[in-house]
Amino acid sequence: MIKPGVLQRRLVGEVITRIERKGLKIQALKLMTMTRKLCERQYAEHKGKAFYDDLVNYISSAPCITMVVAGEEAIAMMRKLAGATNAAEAEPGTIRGDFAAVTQKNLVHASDSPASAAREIGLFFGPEDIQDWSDGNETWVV
Ligand code: 3AN
Repeated sequence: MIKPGVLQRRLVGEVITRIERKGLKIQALKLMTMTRKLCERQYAEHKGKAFYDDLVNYISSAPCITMVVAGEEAIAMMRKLAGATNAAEAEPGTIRGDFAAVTQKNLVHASDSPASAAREIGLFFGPEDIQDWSDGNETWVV
């Protein structure tokens, strides 16, 4: 998920380019402003934490881009491309390391396990929204 502000900062292409350049496959993509209710479901695991209310307010404040990204080890790769959660610890060369000045506005969210990916994809997409496609690059890229 590309968080609020990235669209306004004109960094959407920058983020998506990094995903494509890695050879991962975008199978669904949607521009949407999340309702508070949807944000609360997305971030249910953080309910009760000090940053939770601010997080829900922020995520529901402006458009996000949600995506399904596929590939071998896609979860590990997306988290590596994103960089550390904490903006101060995110390495240069990662999305957060290059563009995030504060942790809350760390540009992207990436699912951290197959179970959370399945749950989160289900919040935003139905099976009909997910396109499996082939470019022939299986031979040359993976
Ligand atoms: P990640 O997105 O790297 O999996 P999570 O799931 O621990 O990290 O946190 C979800 C989101 O909550 C983060 N992307 C960030 O926006 C916000 N967040 C996490 N920890 C903090 C914190 N200590 N202060 C402010 N916001 C935070």
